[in-house]
Amino acid sequence: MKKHFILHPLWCCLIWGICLLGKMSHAASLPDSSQPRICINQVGYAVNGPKIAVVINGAPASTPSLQVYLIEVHRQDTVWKGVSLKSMFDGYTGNRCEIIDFTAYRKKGIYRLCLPNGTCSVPIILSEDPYASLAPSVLKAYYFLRCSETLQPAYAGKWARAAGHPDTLVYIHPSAASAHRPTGSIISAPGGWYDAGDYNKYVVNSGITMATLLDAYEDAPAYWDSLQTHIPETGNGIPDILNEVLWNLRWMLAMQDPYDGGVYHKLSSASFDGFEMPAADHSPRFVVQKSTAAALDFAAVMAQAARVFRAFAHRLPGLSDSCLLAAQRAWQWALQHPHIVYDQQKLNQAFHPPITTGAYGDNHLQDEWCWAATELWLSTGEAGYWQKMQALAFLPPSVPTWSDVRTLAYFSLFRFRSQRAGEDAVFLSRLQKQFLQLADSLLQHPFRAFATVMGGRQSDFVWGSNAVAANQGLVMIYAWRLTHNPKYLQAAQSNLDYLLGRNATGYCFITGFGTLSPMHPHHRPSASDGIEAPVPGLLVGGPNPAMQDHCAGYPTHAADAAYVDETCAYACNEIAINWNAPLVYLVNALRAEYLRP
Ligand code: 9MR
Repeated sequence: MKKHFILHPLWCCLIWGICLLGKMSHAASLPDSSQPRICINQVGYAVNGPKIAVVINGAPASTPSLQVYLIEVHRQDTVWKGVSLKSMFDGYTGNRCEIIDFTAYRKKGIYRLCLPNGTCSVPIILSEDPYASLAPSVLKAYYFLRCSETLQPAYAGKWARAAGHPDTLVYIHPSAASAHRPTGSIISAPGGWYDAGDYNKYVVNSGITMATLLDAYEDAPAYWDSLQTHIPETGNGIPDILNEVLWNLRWMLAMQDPYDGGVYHKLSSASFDGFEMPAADHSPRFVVQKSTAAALDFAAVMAQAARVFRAFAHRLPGLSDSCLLAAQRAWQWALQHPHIVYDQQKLNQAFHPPITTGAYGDNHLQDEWCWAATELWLSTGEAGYWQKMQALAFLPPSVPTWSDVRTLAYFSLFRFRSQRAGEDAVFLSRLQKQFLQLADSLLQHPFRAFATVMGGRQSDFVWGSNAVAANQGLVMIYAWRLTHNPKYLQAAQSNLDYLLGRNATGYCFITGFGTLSPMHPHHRPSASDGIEAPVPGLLVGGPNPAMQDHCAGYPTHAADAAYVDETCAYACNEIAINWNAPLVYLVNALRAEYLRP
């Protein structure tokens, strides 16, 4: 049986309260609103960065402001005191929230924020480099998700495990059959990362994940050149972020049919496997139906990879050319098959065995076309791609998700904007203006009781809401780079604070980090390895009032608090590659800013 956590006694009382409430399932059962709670970034604040904390129900409604004290933990000295900036009602839970800003205090150390009634926060770390351990760990998470790889104790520590799913004998599912590769024929597509808590591999979700990691590298190559994650490839002359990307890139290349350039939508067992270690699962694996979305996402990733790996041709001869060719062939296939949507229900009416794993089905492909055309244009300079992209770039910028990838195109365009002149420059500056309107609109939403960008709208709290927070953070980072207006950098930090504990649940949502973090993620290895602590560095899905898993134990239907740390709660407590990637970007981008001399 896994133990929950080890905590300061004050916090324990509070959490105990939440745990008790966790056993209730009715909408009215909110976290105990009579007790004040101080929500902080549990990993740490940069001494030269913004420092915001939120007190929930710290003062009666009649009190205009709340007095707070910052106390150094060892000497028990009060080093700073102040009053709350403002108070707001959390529009979801109805709780009153006081916003405390102690940015002015800039000495490193360990502190607690305390209220006059003696309620104190868990320890607050102020440091010059608060994310020194978190930053590599959220990237290392991908090593732990590797398919077909033995995780050696030297790299994986206590989470070492045998290889699972060699994927050297993968069946062509009837939905994917072609003349050269008929039903039941066998292909090899080893490697890649497991998508999430399950053991399947999906091209569409790999698409946004790979792009976000490649964006991180392209935006700050010098930073990544020196960041090591202690994986088997470390020290081979390629930065570890790209070593990790290569693990999935090689698998993706094998998902392209060499005879026609089409790309299989996924490599999957017929249904979700049981909760067992990867090596214990021997169910047959299939590549399933080619789709236009998979081909276009693949084309975009391969085009970007061709650009990035061109600089490593001495180590990886031919790889860049192979990626570009693969991208172009997938694009050609998509032109010939522009409307092949992945519809699992229809597929199962026509073919056997039925496939019931993740669908990643998407009916709207304009954004995928725009993204693939953009990356192909940036990597080849061919005018045809630019024209196609321009024709589609009327789509207003949005916060990226696996099903809406238009802004991945815009991120790349912004990265290389200085290389364009004339009419192209006019077009790009219009796009940039629209993008800043998106960033500003995210800052204006009313429900921001935690002073975070996240939570401004009820629709932020979807399946994978924590990735919404992380991707909003990316929007803010790009807005900061385009304008150098510090409000955007502060906004990016607000969402990192959200993910690290400044939220209505009180959880730091990354396994292995913070004072209170998920112990029971919906992640098969973490639940089956017999190790108490879950695999570290993984971002869980986050609050999701739709609760599609019907798992008992959600404390509330209130959107921002609808989270429970239970293995069954896959709609809020699973982990996924496309959720960790924007976290990798956000944590490391902020870290680089704070370390800048
Ligand atoms: O992240 C996906 C989310 O947007 C969808 O609403 C949900 C239901 O279709 O699926 C999520 O993706 C899951 C995928 O289908 C299978 N692997 C686990 C993924 C994360 O829960």
